[in-house]
Amino acid sequence: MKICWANTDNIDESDIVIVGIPDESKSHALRKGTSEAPHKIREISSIRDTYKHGDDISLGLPLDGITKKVYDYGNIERSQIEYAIDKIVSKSKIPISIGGDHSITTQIIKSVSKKYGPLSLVYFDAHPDFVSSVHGYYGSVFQDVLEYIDIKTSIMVGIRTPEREEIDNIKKYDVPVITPFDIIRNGIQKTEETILDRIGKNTYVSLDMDAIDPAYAPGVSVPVPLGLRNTEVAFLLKSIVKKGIRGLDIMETCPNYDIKDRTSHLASRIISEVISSA
Ligand SMILES: [Mn+2]
Repeated sequence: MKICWANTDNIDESDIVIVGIPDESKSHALRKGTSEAPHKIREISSIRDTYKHGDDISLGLPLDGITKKVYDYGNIERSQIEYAIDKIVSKSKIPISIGGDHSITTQIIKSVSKKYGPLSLVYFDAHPDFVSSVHGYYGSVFQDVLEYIDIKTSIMVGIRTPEREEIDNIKKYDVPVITPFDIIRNGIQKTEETILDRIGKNTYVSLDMDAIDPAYAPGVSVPVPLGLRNTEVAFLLKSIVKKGIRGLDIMETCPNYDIKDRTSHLASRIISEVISSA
């Protein structure tokens, strides 16, 4: 099954390529099941983001419409990430990857940076994923990508539950952090400005769905209360994408723990809003 926003069968004429990576082998979470997300998000997108009129099916578009060509690459194994992302990026397409556990992002960023050099990383997450005492798992992504990003133009958004060593690493590398409380204090427009002023022209966006409050996104592997609002995240993503991105991913949706597929539906809607802003 393809994501409902796919509108071409030809990768060469596409602008955006959706890739599913159903792997959670580098997660340490107690709640398992993120490997089911690529399939579930596609399924829910086809059911909930379309409307039936008799025998006709129409798509519920974002308000600004979709003008870009979207190709659904299907699912790949973790071992195929480099091949697939290299191929997509070499054709100058924008990969939108659906995980899986967050460690997948490390491999994607490595590939994207091969073409564009050090990337400005906008990292939406409840957790900094900046553990440096353990490597190569979903909690060390930010540490593991340091050699592929430009730390001076990177930023974290939604952070609210760091470990001690992560606070130390954030200070050590001087990474700006926008917490949910910062957005309440400064407003969404100031937040948007802060992010857009920070990033460069080769921007990569990683969205851990747990950045969003569990009220909107209960189906994640490590939920944390007091998170970002769904509209705040969609608004900020659209602004960043309008400025220009080289790739984006949506990780850590965990359908097993979802409530009525709310999180998968939100992920599908977010994908549509991102596509409409590209
Ligand atoms: Mn994460």
